[in-house]
Amino acid sequence: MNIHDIRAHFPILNQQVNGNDLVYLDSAATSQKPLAVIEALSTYYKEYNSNVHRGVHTLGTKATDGYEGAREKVRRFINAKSMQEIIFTRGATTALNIVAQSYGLTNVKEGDEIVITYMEHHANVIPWQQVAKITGATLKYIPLQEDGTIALKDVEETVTSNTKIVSVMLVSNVLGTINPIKEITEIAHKNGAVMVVDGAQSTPHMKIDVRDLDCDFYAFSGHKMCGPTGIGVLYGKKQLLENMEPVEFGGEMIDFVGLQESTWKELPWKFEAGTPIIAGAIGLGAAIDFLEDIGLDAIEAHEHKLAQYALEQLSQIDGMTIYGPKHRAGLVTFNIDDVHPHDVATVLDAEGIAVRAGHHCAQPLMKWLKVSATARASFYLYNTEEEVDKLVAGIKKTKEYFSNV
Ligand code: 7TS
Repeated sequence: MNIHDIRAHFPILNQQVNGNDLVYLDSAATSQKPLAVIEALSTYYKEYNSNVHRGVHTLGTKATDGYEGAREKVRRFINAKSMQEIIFTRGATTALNIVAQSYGLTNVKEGDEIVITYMEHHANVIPWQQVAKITGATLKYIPLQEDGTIALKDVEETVTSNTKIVSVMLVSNVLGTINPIKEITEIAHKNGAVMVVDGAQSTPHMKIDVRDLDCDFYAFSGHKMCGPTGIGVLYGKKQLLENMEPVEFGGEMIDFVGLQESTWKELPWKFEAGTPIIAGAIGLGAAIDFLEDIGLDAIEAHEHKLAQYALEQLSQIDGMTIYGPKHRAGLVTFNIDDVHPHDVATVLDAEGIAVRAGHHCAQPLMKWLKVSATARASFYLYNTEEEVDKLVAGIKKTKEYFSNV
C-alpha cells in the first residue's frame, strides 16, 4: 500500500486545523484510527452488543467470539505460546500495575532490589516506587550513556543477586532509544530476577516476539497502535501468572463463591474482573488485522526513514538541541534556543502541526537531561516526508518569531 492509500484509511487526517492541512505528529501519545477500527466498534454496537461469557443467546455468543477472537489475534501478534497468557487490561499503565501489585508485592521483600532505568515512563516508575515503599525493597536505576542508550556493562553492574524484578521499556517515548531487551533479559535471568518489558512504544511500530525476547511480562496499550482507547494487554508467562493472585475481584473472574471463600477461574479470566472491555478488544483485533495487512516491517522501515530525514533536517537549524541516539525509533525530541517547548507547540499548532510539549511523563529522564520540558514530534505509518518539511519550516518560523520578541 502506498502512503496515499494508507492515509485514505484515516479520515481524521483529511482536515484543516487553523486554516492549514493537519500535520499530526503526536502518535506516541495516541495514534489515529483507521476506518476498519472505527467500523469494527460501530458494527459491534449496532449489530451484536451483548455481554460475554454469560448468556447462551446468539448475540452473547457472537460478542464472546469477537472478544476471545481478539485475544487470539493478540497472541499471534506478539507470538505468545498460549491465549491464557494474554490478559486484557485498560492499557499499559494498568498492565504494569497488575504486575507490581500482584507479582511485586508477593515476591519482593525488605532488602531486595527492583531495577529500572532513568528513561522509564512514569507508568513504569511509580508502581515500583510503591512496591519498594510497601516492602522495604530498594529501587535502583540503570544509568544512561551520554547519547541516551543503555550499556550492558551498566546493566551488569546494577542488577545483582538481590534483584527480584527488572523492568525496562523497549522503546523510549522521549529519546526514541531502542533498548537491548533480549540481552537485559538474559542478565536479569542470570541473577534470578523476572524481566518486565514496557512495550507501549514498541508494539505499534515493530514486530514483537515475546518468546524470542524471553521476557516474563510484556505490557502495551491499544490506542497507540491504531486501536481504541481503554484497551491494553498484559502478557505473562503462564507458569508465573498461574501462581499470581488477581488484584481485582468480583464477577467474571470467579469459579465458585462461598460465604467466606471463593475460587478463581483459570487463566486469563482470573485477572479480568467485571464486564470486560468488549468493544475495545474487538477494536484492537481490527487494528492488528490492519497493521498486519500493511506489515510491521514496512511500518518500521517507513518510520525509520522519516526519523532519519527529520534528524538530518532539524540538526541543520541553528540552536537546535536534539535528544537521544542517532539510531532510533520514529520520533524526535528537541528544544530550540531557549524557547519554551509549550511556545514551540503553540506556534506549530497555528500552522496545523500537532506536536507534544512537556515532560512526557518521564520526569526522572528530564532530570537526567537537565531540562524541565521538551518538544516532541512522533511519526507513524501515515506520516510523510512532506510533513517533516512542514515541521522544519514551522520550527524555523518559531525561531524567527521568538528572536524578534
Ligand atoms: N509506557 C510508555 C513507554 C509510554 O510512552 C506510555 C504513554 C505509557 C507507558 C502509558 O501508556 P497508557 O496508554 O497506559 O497511558 N506515553 C505517552 C506519551 O509519550 N505521551 O502521552 C502518553
